[in-house]
Amino acid sequence: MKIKKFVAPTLKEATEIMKSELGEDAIILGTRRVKQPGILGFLKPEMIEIVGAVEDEKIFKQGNGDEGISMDTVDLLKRMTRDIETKRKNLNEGANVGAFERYDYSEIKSEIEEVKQALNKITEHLKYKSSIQYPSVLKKAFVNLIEKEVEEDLANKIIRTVLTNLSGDALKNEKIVEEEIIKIISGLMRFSKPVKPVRRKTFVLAFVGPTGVGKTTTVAKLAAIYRLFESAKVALISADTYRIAAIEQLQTFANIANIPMDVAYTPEDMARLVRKHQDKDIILIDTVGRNQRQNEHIFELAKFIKSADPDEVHLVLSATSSYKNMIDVYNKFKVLVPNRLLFSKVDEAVCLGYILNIAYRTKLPLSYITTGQNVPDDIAVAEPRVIANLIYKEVLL
Ligand SMILES: Nc1nc2c(ncn2[C@@H]2O[C@H](COP(=O)(O)OP(=O)(O)O)[C@@H](O)[C@H]2O)c(=O)[nH]1
Ligand SMILES: [Mg+2]
Repeated sequence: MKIKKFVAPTLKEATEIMKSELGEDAIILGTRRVKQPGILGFLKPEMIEIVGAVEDEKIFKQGNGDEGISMDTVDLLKRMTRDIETKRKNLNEGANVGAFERYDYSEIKSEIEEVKQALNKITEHLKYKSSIQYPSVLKKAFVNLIEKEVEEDLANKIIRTVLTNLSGDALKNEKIVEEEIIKIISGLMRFSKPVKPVRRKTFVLAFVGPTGVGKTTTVAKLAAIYRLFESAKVALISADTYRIAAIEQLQTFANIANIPMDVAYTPEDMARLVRKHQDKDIILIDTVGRNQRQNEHIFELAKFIKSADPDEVHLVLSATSSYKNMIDVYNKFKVLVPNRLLFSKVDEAVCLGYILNIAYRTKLPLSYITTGQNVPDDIAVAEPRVIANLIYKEVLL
């Protein structure tokens, strides 16, 4: 990337000079006001200094995959710069200067801040490229991890572990490297084993998470599996914190599967119902809430969960949601002290690196993944190799 300063009386002129020197593709990385040079400079009107940049043909135009991330970032930079440019034009043409100008300047400033951040990202990648010099197979693997949305720190950690574990020709062998990465990825997460029904003890499993992620469907799948394949005695309890009676779905399933189902409308109900089903092997607790009042709902739900005193609390996260949303959901629901993570809708997800990020960050063991709407087929125990293959190769073993 070629970077150069340009000084002119106005932003428009500075931009024109920049474009005439660096070409139409040049972008503005930053602007500031500067005094004119010389002893009497302070008497003269201030000038505008801009820092312009243009991509380096060699680095960014190869398109061999290695530069995928930087290309994206460069596109982003270009787009943002175009935005700023448009805003500036509007500003110049606008009759009503004054307040509008002040407002727009701060917006431009914040956009420049974003551009700076994007530039830092590029610098990071370039630094990584020149200093660490991963062998090419590892470089490709690194990019693959990033494309799967694995956090950059984590991706670097994985590649460095490969470098420690393998040597010589093994590092040049894509197959061996891939196997190693899958092993490392699975080692970065924890996994829980499904409960095995034993007489003498009743296991209580609760499922919590936002509305629509698939809690009820998951509960139905597990109930059917325990009932059909393990001949376990199962009971279902729906914790309806808002008395909204959104329980028909589970009730219908319970009727068809001939599994007893109760609704707890209060924490006291919950304690009583769990006691009532002490003759069962497994009690599955579904939870119902309303999205728009999530915080209040969780506070209320905490009382229900406490009353149930469950062995397992599975936080259900939809694999289709954004990473930011997942973190947000985790933060909101952690007051319920979940001790399992369950990823639903894996079949619809476009990118599964988030699973690794969240599992690594929270240190919570993964219990199940769900892969469709069919009860009881579309669920699988989260096994290390299965999940690691899913994340890295997007294949379900
Ligand atoms: N594609 C897909 N859809 C699912 C999965 N699990 C649940 N669903 C669907 O997601 C919707 C909401 O599920 P539901 O169990 O009612 O979510 P809840 O509000 O958390 O109880 C329903 O249409 C389900 O059929 C899954 O693993 N994959
Ligand atoms: Mg539900």
